Amino acid sequence: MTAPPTAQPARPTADRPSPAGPLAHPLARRWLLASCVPVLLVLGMALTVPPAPSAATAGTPGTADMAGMPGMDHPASDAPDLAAAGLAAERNGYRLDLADPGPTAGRATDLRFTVTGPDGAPVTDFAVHQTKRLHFYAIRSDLTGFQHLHPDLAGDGTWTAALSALAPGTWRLYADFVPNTGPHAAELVLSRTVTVPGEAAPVPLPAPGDTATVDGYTVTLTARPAAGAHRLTAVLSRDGRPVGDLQPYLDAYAHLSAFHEGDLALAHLHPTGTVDGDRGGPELTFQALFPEPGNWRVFLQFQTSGQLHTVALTLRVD
Ligand SMILES: [Cu+2]
Repeated sequence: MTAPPTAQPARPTADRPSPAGPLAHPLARRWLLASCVPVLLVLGMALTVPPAPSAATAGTPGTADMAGMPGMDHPASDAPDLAAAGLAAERNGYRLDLADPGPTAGRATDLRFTVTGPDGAPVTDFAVHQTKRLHFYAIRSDLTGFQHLHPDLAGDGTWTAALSALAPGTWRLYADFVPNTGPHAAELVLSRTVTVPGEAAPVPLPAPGDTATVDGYTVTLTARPAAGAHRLTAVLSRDGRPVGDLQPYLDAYAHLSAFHEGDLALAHLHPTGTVDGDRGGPELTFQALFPEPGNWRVFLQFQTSGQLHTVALTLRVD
């Protein structure tokens, strides 16, 4: 794994904007398009599909068959599209800017940021997706410290995220949103790194495993995914019995996000099916798009009796 830095500068620093171009490699472009479209249809929303010459662009209903989810195999020589994996601060004319120099170690922080649009002005109009106008994630370089927040938007386009205290080290902060520019607007994930001053104590990544437990709930993943688009299934039990009282959370019975060991690429994993009352489970399925092989730290969030539970496990993607 990548060793997080052990020596930190005296002041927090934010990285510089990195221009994100379209996919350079035609194969990579075709792979991304083919692997995204089924996911889009399941969700009825657009993923980060780059401008493409075909009519089967993001968010166009009826252009593919959701039952025909391909098991995507792609040559290992295909370089992952890091901008599509949420590792660029700028994409399709949209840019994430942090208003603050960065969080301070050991203290909760109201982190302010903006998303500027192609006209250079802060975006104030965001589409609601998964019940929110923006989903915000924070993770340290060793894949610890996961936070999933829903910041508040001010009228001038400034977002405020109520971050819990961050341990020293290098963190990546992600904004996941859909600009409200019409039915074909694409979901974008932009991110930046910040360094929280202090002595970082990296935590080794737990070994890959199928099962993890939180708050008495046991979650078992039943997939052996390879890079690309796949169906992923999680089964929940408690005291050896199947769980059937999951409550809706963000328009689903569970929310799954995953981060790649090393480069911190984000795999957004979208639930399939619809919610109907407080009776979700025990089996939950997701459309998963892993842009690259390796170890992924998977965070599954679900709600019972008004309480949110977050469980993490390490998933090996071939
Ligand atoms: Cu969210």
